[in-house]
Amino acid sequence: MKSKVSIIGAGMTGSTAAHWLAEREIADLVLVDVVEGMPQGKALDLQEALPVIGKDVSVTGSNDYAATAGSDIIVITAGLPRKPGMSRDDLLFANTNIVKKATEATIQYSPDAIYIVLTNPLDVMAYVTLKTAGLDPHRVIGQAGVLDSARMRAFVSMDLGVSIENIHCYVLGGHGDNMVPLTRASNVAGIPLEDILPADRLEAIVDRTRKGGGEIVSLLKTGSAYYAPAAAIAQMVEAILKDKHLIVPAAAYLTGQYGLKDIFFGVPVQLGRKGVEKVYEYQLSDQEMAALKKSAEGVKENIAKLNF
Ligand code: TXD
Repeated sequence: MKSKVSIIGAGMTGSTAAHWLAEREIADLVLVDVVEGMPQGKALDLQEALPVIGKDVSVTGSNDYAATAGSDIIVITAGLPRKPGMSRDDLLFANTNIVKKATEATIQYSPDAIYIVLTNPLDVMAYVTLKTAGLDPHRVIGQAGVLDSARMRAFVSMDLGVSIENIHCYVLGGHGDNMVPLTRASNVAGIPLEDILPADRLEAIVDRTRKGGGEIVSLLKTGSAYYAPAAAIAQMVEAILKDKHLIVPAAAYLTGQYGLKDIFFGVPVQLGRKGVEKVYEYQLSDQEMAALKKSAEGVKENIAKLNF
């Protein structure tokens, strides 16, 4: 029997994730959105592409959460982008309601599902899903770190002209401007970045990584990045369905690791069929730890605004 993955929110990231996932041929896919006809249209279009690329999965679109029944994984991308005149808090509350609703509506049909949350503010929305569904924390993961680390890898590759396969980067912390690219742990074929790149070029890469989302937003003018975030979702889904025990940077619920409790935060997590199997702890320098704490403050402040 094929695995089943349902993606809530069939907008740019949701539908692109379906595209990357269909190419991997690892699960039947369901797209759900509130916009009538849109998830059905995108799903049919994608289904009609599969004969060309020779992949046998089913792709269904619906406005009804019943279509998600029996999912192994639920991916939540549903949400509003920030519009002119809207504060971050407006977005926080609007998306909390959407993510809450999506969680309530899906958990009843898929009581054993693992959740991957993408909606922003990411770390807080993963918390909303966890608390709304009342799940064991290993079943809820927020996607941010794979994307942020991939951006850093891309920038290192562009700077050095080295294959991305040789480049390993790890970005921890909250999904915001205070994220923490770990330059000591990141390396090119085992050589620490700090040894292979002059300080000024490394600093430029760190800065560009932190502002990576904003760079795409200002180029696109409307909307935000979707190819890379969606590819990150596909990698995480595959790691779970194939029980790969893959270690990726992702937002996990912390219970004291890195000195943090009761928040979702970007850390190295091992993903397998049960979801988060393990959270790894780096030996951080005082400076790195201080940067993580600063990033965590922002996430905590937003969580405190919600009454969970
Ligand atoms: O790395 C990351 N975590 C991020 C997160 C990377 C990229 C995008 N990031 C965030 O994901 C972004 O800030 C948004 O909060 C979400 C979705 O981004 P996307 O670019 O996919 O936005 P779209 O194209 O506007 O799609 C959102 C869809 C849209 O089709 C709405 O109609 C739908 O969500 N929507 C809903 N679907 C189902 N149920 C409800 N209630 C609902 N409300 C809106």
